[in-house]
Amino acid sequence: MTPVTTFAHRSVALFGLGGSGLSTARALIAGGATVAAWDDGEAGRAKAAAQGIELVDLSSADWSGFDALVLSPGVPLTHPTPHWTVERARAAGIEIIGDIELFCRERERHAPGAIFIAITGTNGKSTTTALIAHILRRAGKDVQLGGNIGTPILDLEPPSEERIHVVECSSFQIDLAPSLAPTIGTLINLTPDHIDRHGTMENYAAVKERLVEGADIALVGVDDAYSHAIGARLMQAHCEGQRVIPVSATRALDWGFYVENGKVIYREAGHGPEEAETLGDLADARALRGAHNAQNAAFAAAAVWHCGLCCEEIAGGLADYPGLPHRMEEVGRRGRVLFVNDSKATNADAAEKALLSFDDIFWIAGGKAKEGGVEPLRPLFPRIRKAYLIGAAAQDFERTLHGAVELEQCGTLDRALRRAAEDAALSDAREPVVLLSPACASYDQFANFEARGDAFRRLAQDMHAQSRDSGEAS
Ligand code: UMA
Repeated sequence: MTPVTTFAHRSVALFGLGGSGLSTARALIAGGATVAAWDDGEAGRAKAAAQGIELVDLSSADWSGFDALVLSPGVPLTHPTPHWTVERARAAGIEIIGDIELFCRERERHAPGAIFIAITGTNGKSTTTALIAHILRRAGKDVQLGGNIGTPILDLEPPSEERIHVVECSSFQIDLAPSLAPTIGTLINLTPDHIDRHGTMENYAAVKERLVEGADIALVGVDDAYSHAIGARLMQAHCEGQRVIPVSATRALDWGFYVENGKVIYREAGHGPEEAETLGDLADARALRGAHNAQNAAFAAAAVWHCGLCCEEIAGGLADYPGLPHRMEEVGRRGRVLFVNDSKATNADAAEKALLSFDDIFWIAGGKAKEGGVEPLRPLFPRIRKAYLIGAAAQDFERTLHGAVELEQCGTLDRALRRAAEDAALSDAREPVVLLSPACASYDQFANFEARGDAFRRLAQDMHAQSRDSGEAS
């Protein structure tokens, strides 16, 4: 835990008692603050009470005694309308901040030179964050990994000169961190997302820009128009002490980090192409398939390069990165057949990335459908050998796939997996892939996408064990 000492002997209103709110309350109390905690929901309040955190109904409290409102990232700050606590804090004239801001102040106070890598972007944040942490750890660094990826930042060990914090930041968290100034800031890409929370794409992009604006080393993607414009603006601004470095996954750059022919390359400004360094070969990186992962790899390589790692350490880390659970996770093999769990793909956009990453796909799809279904995936239908449909969306998906993709109604995941494995084993493909990438939420049949992915992994591994016991080649 990182105790928050910057609010010692002061009084804080804390709202939102999910994972990050409870962690923040504990860290504030450990640092000597008085915390008045509240949540709109009974469940959050019950959890706080069980941990001995003092509950104060902030709707009827006297706000004149509070020094700050510490807000959870999921609570609306500006859109669609500011939450009622935000209105109360503004009326009381106190600052509104989040857990990342509290961490930044602790770092500034106790270890300003500690390396802090902050990662944002619309897509690929979690993979890039986990990949950076993986490469640094295998190179022997003391690494703390958290933020939006899952572990609340204040649950991490405190910043110190020998320790590197690798932190995923969502736009909600950046919005609550006015003094965010990482050592290395990375903005991977920007496409419309969370517009309900930021009002417009421009507002959303402006929030994300703040993470790289405050960074000593700003790694900025150039493959989409919004990030490209941000990088150009920062370069033009020439802020003292800041280096802005472009990163591309789609083209060779005159300088910066990029991917060319599957290799991650660094070319320093002013150097010729013959002096460019190869930092890794993605052909060796099984958990980093697909163009989107090439972008993640280029950013991760750029970040760890600036932590002083050498080419061998970077190449090795890219190659043996194990991937994140439920994201194109290779969960087993049976003979030539590869089993891939991409349960996190709860919409067509996410499923597209997996479908683009493999040929000869035996595709398990369905669940609780999102608007638009799988129609946006039509250009990728030729990659699908056969579809195995499950859950509430199965009939809808059949209508879309009809005439374009061979399909089978399977109802449940276990039947779909069995049928897909049988067909894949009989196919003439070099490496047939049984892919769970449902393009749907899981709630019709599972508690969440993790439970769905866990079930797939277990079933695939059981199948693998059975085939081993019966002496099949594997
Ligand atoms: N709450 C209210 N009133 C409201 C809204 C929320 O009382 O109007 C309360 C809820 O009752 C609940 C609590 O606030 O008790 C939930 O807070 P939260 O939504 O901020 O969630 P946490 O559990 O604190 O998790 C947060 C991040 N969640 C969001 O930003 C929505 C987690 O990111 C993050 O992993 C965690 O902090 C640790 O840093 C999740 C996420 O969905 C993965 N992120 C979004 C994304 O990736 O797209 C941004």
